[in-house]
Amino acid sequence: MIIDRAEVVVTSPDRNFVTLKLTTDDGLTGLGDATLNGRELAVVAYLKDHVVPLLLGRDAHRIEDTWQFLYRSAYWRRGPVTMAAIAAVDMALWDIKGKAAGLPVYQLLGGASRTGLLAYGHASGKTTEELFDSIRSHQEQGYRAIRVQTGVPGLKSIYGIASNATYEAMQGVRYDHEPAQRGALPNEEDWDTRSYLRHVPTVFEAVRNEFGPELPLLHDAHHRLTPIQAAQLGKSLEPYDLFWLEDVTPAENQEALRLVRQHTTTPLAIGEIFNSVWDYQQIIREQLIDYVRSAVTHTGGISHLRKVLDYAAQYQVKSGMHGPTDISPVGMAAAMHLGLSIHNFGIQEYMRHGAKTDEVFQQSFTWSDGYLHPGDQPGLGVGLDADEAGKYPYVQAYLPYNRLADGTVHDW
Ligand code: CS2
Ligand code: MG
Repeated sequence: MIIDRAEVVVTSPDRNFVTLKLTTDDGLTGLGDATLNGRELAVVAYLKDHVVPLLLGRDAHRIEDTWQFLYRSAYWRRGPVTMAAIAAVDMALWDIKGKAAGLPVYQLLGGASRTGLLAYGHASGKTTEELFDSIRSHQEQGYRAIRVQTGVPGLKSIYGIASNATYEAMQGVRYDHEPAQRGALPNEEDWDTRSYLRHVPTVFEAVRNEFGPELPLLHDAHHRLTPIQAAQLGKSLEPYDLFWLEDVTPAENQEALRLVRQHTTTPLAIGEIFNSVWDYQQIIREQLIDYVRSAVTHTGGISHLRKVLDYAAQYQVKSGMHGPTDISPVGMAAAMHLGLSIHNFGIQEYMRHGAKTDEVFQQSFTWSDGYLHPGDQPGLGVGLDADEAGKYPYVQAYLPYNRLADGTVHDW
């Protein structure tokens, strides 16, 4: 079964998506997600100019060999662009192998280890009232676990707040639906750590008083705190028993988490901007995190993320795969197949894609009573309507960035 066609499909229904479509000489097709938010075209070029020529004529069944070939023959390893490109090839080949076998991919990965995947949704509000309404609406949508993001008094805009439509262009579009804003340049946002650290614990106190002790609550600090500030936040949130506190400090320096661990027992989730098992080696070996946040799309595909999660399992660290709207329906399907098969599944992030996106990508997953399931169609269970995709050409979009009051650039 030879790969005889490889297409890189770029479409922008509700947001930009990059999809690799492989076709074999006996007509089987496979899809892979290569979407890297705000840098999509870099992966398109990497695929079109460097990877596609290497795929044509290869045996589509040899997934691991193709992975190693693309990773080692590039000489230049790792990094978000390379690992998103390799991920797309890997996903497409697992899709093809599932179709060739007539089995859903999770069956090829060892079968189901559970009946469904607990998922969390994004509740948010500039005010506590708005936040309470958002939590209730997510519970009505069936979510059994809720991520809580809140506005901070004094800050104009902050990551993850749905109703933060400060930009004319965003009027009517849910802000957290798509953090990357369409436009020629990235938007500048403001940040102040001390007001955030003062405010967030009061919000979780209010949420616990309103919704009780059981509801699993998550929060994303989105890489903005120094290690000691992260320790302070983790400690101040302990009374509210969070499911996890995410990206509490930038983790390029993995040792930074030691200081956080020294001061708090709040569970920690890290890794959505990591791309390989080597980014996790120390923080998993030293038990410095509790959840691996990587997405299949950004971590070398199903083959490599499975290795990360197998390594994590030795340390009782669980999965918490990244699943915002900039992970395409193909990337989400791959995450669900992997999540259903591994033993150390923790939770899956699930933000619903927009209506146009659902037209472009035909999906077979199910969402019921707070649990996702990838479905039982052969392969990944996602189709791509080329005509629909063709209606939405790429639109330049950038993630925002932060500046402090004194003008210093800060993590967004
Ligand atoms: C976030 C993402 O979902 C999350 O946990 O950190 O929304 C992130 O900001 C985007 O994926 C960036 O593209
Ligand atoms: Mg995050």
